[in-house]
Amino acid sequence: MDDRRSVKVSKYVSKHLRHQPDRIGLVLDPQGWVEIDELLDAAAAHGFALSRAELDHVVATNDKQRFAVRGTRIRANQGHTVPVDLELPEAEPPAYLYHGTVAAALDSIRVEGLRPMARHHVHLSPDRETATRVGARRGRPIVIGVDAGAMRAAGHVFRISANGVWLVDTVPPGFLRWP
Ligand code: HQG
Repeated sequence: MDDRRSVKVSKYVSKHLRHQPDRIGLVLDPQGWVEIDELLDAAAAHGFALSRAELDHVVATNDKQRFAVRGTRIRANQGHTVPVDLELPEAEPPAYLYHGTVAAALDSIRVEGLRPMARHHVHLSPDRETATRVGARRGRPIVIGVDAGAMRAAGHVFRISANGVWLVDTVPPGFLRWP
């Protein structure tokens, strides 16, 4: 399976496990899981034939480990816009986390802090390199530090997804550390 096909499958599966399951007639359970056979059948019925072997390959080799398989079911590890409760446990974050964004968002972020926008949580990265890659999806990346230790001391709840993304409801502006 070549890289282009892997990326295509990953994007297709992400889209339907995170954002638009109903577009292909899928119903996620409350924790975001769906039967793998149902996903493959729904994809095929909507013009995107993909084999179980291809799906397994993408789950195993995906650069960001975007998907989890448990038994006969699959879900996205994070990034949903449809309502799901991933039931992630609270976790103790490192002292500092990082958020990658672009210049156009900065004025608003200075005033409002970080907001989840369309997703369920603000996504934070454990290191600058990862945050740089996240920001670079939208343009020239700018990395903002987040004083996670101070936030936790102030009672903010942190969770970590199965693929190492830190999730928090909001980051008020006072906890941002500007470059
Ligand atoms: C910005 C990808 C204005 C925020 C990545 C970002 C990540 C604000 C955008 C994951 C704002 C939201 C998430 C405010 C935040 N005013 N703009 N107050 N607060 N923003 O895509 O963090 O490939 O929802 O800076 O790698 O970019 O999909 O969040 O630019 O892990 O697996 O609003 O998505 O992973 O964008 O990315 P997103 P994100 P996947």
